[in-house]
Order: sequence, then structure tokens, then C-alpha cells
Amino acid sequence: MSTPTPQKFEFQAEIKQLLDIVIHSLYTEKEIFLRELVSNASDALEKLRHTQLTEKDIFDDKLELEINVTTDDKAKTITIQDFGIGMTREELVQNLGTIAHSGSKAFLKAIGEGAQKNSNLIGQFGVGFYSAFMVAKSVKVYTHSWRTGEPGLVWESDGSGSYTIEEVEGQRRGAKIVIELKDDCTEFASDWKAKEILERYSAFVSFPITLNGKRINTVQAVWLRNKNEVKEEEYTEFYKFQAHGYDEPQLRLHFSADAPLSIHALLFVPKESTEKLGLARLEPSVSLYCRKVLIDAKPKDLLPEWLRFLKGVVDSEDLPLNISRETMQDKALIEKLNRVITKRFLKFLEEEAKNRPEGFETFYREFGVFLKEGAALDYTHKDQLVKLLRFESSLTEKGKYTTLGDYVTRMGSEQKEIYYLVGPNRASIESGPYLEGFKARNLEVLFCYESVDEYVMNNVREFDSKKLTGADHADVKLAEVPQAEGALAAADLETLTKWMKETLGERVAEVKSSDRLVDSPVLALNADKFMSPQMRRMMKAMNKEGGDSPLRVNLEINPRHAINKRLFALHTSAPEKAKLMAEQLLDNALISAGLLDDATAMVARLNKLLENI
Ligand code: FE6
Repeated sequence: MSTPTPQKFEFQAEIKQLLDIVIHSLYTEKEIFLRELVSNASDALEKLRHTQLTEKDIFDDKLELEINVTTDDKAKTITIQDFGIGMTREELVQNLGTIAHSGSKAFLKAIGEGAQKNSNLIGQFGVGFYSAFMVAKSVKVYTHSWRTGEPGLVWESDGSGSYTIEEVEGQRRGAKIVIELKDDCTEFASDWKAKEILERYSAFVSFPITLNGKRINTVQAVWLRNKNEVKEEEYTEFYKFQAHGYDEPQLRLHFSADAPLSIHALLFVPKESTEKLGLARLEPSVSLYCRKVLIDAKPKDLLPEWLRFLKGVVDSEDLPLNISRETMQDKALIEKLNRVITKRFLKFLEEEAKNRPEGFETFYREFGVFLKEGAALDYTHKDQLVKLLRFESSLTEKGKYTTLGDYVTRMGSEQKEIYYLVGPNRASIESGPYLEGFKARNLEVLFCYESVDEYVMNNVREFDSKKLTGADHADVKLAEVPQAEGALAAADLETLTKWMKETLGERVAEVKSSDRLVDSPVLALNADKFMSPQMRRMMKAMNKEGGDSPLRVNLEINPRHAINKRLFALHTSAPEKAKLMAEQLLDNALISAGLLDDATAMVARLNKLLENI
């Protein structure tokens, strides 16, 4: 039975509406039409492979399962041909035209919910074919079903309101979609442009793709394979391809999950952090795929900010069932992916820390700041992250780490807080005046070497119900230790501190005798409870308000120190000299605290003092 050809049909009203939206609302991302058509081609090939397992009688059965893209810049066309299952006349009409097709309905609904500008939602409903009309003057679909006895067909439309279907001779199995490009879209008829798009979005499609006869996709979607079957070199090769890296990854996590979501993920930690080197802030670079087809190369909310150093791929089949990132449902889906992946990665780090502590510490030296950032800012994962933090301390050797957990096990029963000091390096903290009082009392102090540490410790606040406290904070109360003989008498001490306050004036908030000093003569503590020296320095570096507010410190003096005893003697016998000495002592304390901004006056004074030795 043959049908008179060509037959002309009207698009249903809903299809017209759909086409209109696709053509006019997605103009910012026209190039995705190629991704959609290649994805359809891949699905058609997949279905054919499936059909071949059960059916004996298949039309054109010797064809290679591949996708061929050709461009013709003279004719201004781009053609996508596959040797998949193809379509019968009924399927053509049905696939295209029936708005009862649930995908189209759901698509229109999503559009109604304000998802206009998102292109992903097209492919996700099996209506990706329509995206061809974003760039097409006219579209011709040549097809032959896998079923023998069906005719070859050509479908044609300019997308405006009607289409025709006609029988053709000599049609190969599958579908060949010929797009005659609009005048402002002719770039898609160039080889280089098509190459760029195919390499970007379709690099991992499992069937061979050729562009004008040349093979495009040679790298496998390693993340979908069983991890026992992937060789080390294959992972490395994939990493280099995906992360555009020349290094090798230092850590790798490859996992799959079915519940609560279908996830295949392959995540890498690079060798080095370029952000740490002082280069620009890293962009998210774990790409989101749906069944090997790129959805978003740099999805913003797929992972928490502090995981921006990760490279790799997350592939979820659940994505197409949902809609665009802008709708509520899809936001929720991305959030769900985020939760599952972050949790899994943290578990991975915990295992690494336990089973390969040296490897973990190598990682930590490079990427520890990101974990600190997370501990300070990501409330959801704080508890897990805090356990991963590592510090040197007054009880570790240089370069050796301890955890907060281990610190707590070493605390004496009367110690209620966890102490830390921030400084540029170990030597500077050890030689500073703050540590000695803690050392004399056998209190361990954590050493922090990064400027963010003060901020991190403040935000983390406590661990195991023990407050994290700066050892240089004015309100730290230390227990008495038996003191050596030879301190200034209480009355003399009182006189001296009073005289010093008068002499130093506005530069100090308070001068008092200290119980935390052992070897140093004086110590400067923050008068300002809310701004530590480190924070002040940071704000100054960032040119922030507060960075150059007049500085006032509390000065504590060591009543046993020879300098102070001499100062007491001099303050009546040689008040001029004593004044210089007091000022110099204050500056020395400020230097130790990293708070002396300008040393000019100090140097002049010191020279004057040296003259009189
Ligand atoms: C999408 C054309 C309607 C197959 N292969 C390929 N594309 C397919 C199908 N689609 N549907 C099935 C589509 C068209 C029209 C829908 Br008209 F390509 N490549 Cl089997």
C-alpha cells in the first residue's frame, strides 16, 4: 500500500508554541542544538544495538554503529547522520507531533514555571530535536527504520507551521538530519566551529563521531566503567584530558551510587593548588554530565565552595527526568547531588587520613586551607571537617601534625580550653613572649601559620565542647606556678606599673604585672577583644576599616625580669633615660606581637639608647 507523496501536515498548536519558545528564547546558547542531535543519534544507536540482540531481520545490518557529522560552508548546511534504529512514518509523526508525548507537555509546563533561558531542559524531554530550529531555515530528516519492509522517508519543515513527509529511494538505516542554516548562524557550517562544539559537549559519547571524515571522540567515559577494570594510566590520561592538566592527580575517588540518586563520579585532587600559589580563585571544575553528555562544565552549586579544588566528572541519569537548574525541583536535585558527593568525599578523606596518613598530610599541606575554609563557613560539614584539621603544636616536632582530637586526649583534667597561637612560622611563635607562660604550666598550644587561621579558629569556636582560645588573648587566666625568688615587691610593682601607664600615655590601655611571663620582660595583649593582632594585620592588608584604627594594647610586665627591676630603679634616678627604656620595651612587645607598623621612631630611639651604654 503506497501513500501519495508528498503529504502535508499542520503542526498542532502546542507544537507551534513549543517551537516558538525554542526559537526565540534560547538564542543565547544556540550551539547546543548539535549536542542534542548527537545525543539523539547516540540513543538511536544504543537502541539499535539492543534490538540486534533479539531481532534477526534488521535492515542494512552491516552498517557501522557511528555518527557522522558533515559541514558544507558553501551550501551553509550541517548534517548529522546516524545508523541507528531510524523511524517509520508513524514514529516520525508520533515522535514529532503528538503533544500527548509527555515530554513535550512537561517541557511546556517547565517553561511556564520560568525556565525559559535554560537549554538543558530541551534534551531532557526527548524534545531536543526541536532545538535544530534555533539555527535552521529548514530541516530535512531522512530516515529508514531498522524494520525491513518500511519505506525510506524524508520529513521537511521550516518550523513555521507545517511539515511534509515524502518517500525516498536508497535511504540507509537510521536518521540523517540536514540543517540549512539561517543567515546569522552560518558559522555552524564551518569545520572548526562544529569541532569545537562536538569536542566540548560530546567528547565522551560511546559511539564513534566523525566530523567531515575525521574522528572526534577518542577518550572513554572512564567514570561509567567498573573501577576494577580501569587501569591507572587510563585514569591519568582521563585526568589530563578533563582537567587540562599536565600534572598527575595526587588523590582519586571513583564511586557510583544508586540510592538516593543515580551517581557516577570520578573526582581528582591535583598535585598542586594554583590558588595557593597566588593565582586566581579556582572555578568549580567538576563537570556535570547526563549519560556521557555534558550538561554544564562548571556547575556552580554541584559542590560546596571549599571543594573548588576538585577536578572531574559527576554523571547522573536522574538529571533528564528533572528540569532546569532554575526551577525549584532542579535546585533541589543539584542540592541532593551536592550532599551525597560531599559526604562521600569527606568519608574518603577520613579513610585516607586513617589508612595513609602520610599521603593525607601531603594533601593537607597543599589543600588544608580549603578544609579550614569549609570548617569555618560550611556549617553542614563543620564537624567532619574539624576532625580533618591538622596543626603543629608546642608538643610536636617541627613539620609534624596533631589533630584536635589528639590534643584533647593530652589535656590535663583542669584544662578547660584549647589554646592556639598564630604566627608566621614555628620559630617566631616559639621565640615570642606568649608561649612561655603556657610552657611553664605544661599547657599545649597549637601553632597556626596562616593568616586565615585566626578567622577559622574564631568561627570554629569549639571542639569537643572545649573553647578554642588564642593564647595571646587578654582574658586567658593561667593557674599559679611556683615563682622564682627575686621579684619586685608588690608596692614597687604598683608604683612601676602606674608610672609606665603615665609615661606611655594613650599608647597603652593598661599596664599590669603578669603571671604568664617567664623569660621575657614584657608582653603586649590585645586591649581590643574583638580584634586580634592577626586580624588587624589582615584588615590592614585588605585596606579594610579597622586596620589602621589607633592601636591600644595591654602591657604586661614580668616582675622578676632584670630589665624591669632596673627600670624601677631608673624611673626616679634618671627619669629621661627610664622614659626611653619604657617606650622601647613597649615597641619590643609590639614587634613580638607583629603590631609595630613603622619602626622609624623606634630605630631613632634605640640609637639614642645605644649612645649611652
Ligand atoms: C528525534 C525527527 C522527530 C531516532 N533517531 C534520531 N532522532 C530521533 C529518533 N528522534 N526521534 C527518534 C526526532 C527527529 C523528528 C523526532 Br521529525 F530526529 N537521530 Cl530513531
